[in-house]
Amino acid sequence: MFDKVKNLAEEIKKFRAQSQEELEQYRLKFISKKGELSSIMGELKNVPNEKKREAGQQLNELKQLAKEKFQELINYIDQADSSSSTQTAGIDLTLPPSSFELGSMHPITAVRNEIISIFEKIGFNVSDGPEIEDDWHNFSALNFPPNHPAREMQDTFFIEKNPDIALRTHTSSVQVRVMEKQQPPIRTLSPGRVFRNEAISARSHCIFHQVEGLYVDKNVSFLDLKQTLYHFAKEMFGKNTKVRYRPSYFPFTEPSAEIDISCFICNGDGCNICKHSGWVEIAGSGMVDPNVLSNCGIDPEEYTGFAFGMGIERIAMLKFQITDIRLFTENDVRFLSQFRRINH
Ligand code: 2NL
Repeated sequence: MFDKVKNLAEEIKKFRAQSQEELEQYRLKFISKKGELSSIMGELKNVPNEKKREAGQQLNELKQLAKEKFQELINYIDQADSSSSTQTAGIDLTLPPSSFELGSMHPITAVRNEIISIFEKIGFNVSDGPEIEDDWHNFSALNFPPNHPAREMQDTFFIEKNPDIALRTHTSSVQVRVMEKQQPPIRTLSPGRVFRNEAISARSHCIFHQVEGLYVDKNVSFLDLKQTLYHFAKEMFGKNTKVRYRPSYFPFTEPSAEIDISCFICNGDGCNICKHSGWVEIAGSGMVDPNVLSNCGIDPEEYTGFAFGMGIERIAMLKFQITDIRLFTENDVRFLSQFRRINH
């Protein structure tokens, strides 16, 4: 009997309850009518008379212990319940959700898309090709003489140990592939990443983007080139834009012309953007050299064509008055988030 009381007391002290169910288990096991306590009380009558007094005292203490423990468990569970309810009580579920920040279009992407959409409306499609090219598609087919400086290591990134393979230095290589596959009429635009082995500075980068255009058909003339790029300049920079064509040289076009537009910052009066000349250069262009057409399987007696190329970074820098080309690849959110409202 005395051992039993001692064991029960131990068991009661050790009992832990984390939930209402466990609290109920405690009640059933120890203090309910069929519980351990009332069963041990029933054993008091079997205790010899001289020990009855001591046994009764111990049983009373056990009963007190069980009651106190029960209250302790109730308090503990109540407190756990109320602390979790104050957590939800702090939240107002009727509040509107906080808005999440919208991402922004990269300025290069926005400008590229704008250029594409202007030319798509006048019948140009978009062509794509590899960034790693062979000498033929990047240089030879485009009429580069064997010792042309652009072919040199300091201008072109060659794949190690293979002088025939390089990173494309312009997207004309894509247009060579189009001409090899398709007979005229061809009106295609090839936007893409190009690579030049140049030191990185505020003005130039070794990786940048170009859009090149090519139009080959019967009777394509220099007038078509002028009208097409005049239309582009007005769409891209505003209808008051003036355009001028300056004689130039490229191995793949003859004649060749640099395309300038009147400065849209100062309207031709002279400012920092146009270096006080009133004009800014936006593209290079020319009539496709007959050698290039025949290299690509197109008869130069039957067809003529014009082509042009422009740097997307250059156009974006003019348009948004960005003075450092490195900003385009640094992905600084303070820079990128300024274009949140462009082309969305
Ligand atoms: C520039 C100059 C130019 C072309 C690109 C071209 C392509 C073929 C044939 C002939 Cl397949 N020409 N492209 C023509 C003239 C100039 O780009 O300053 N680019 C940034």
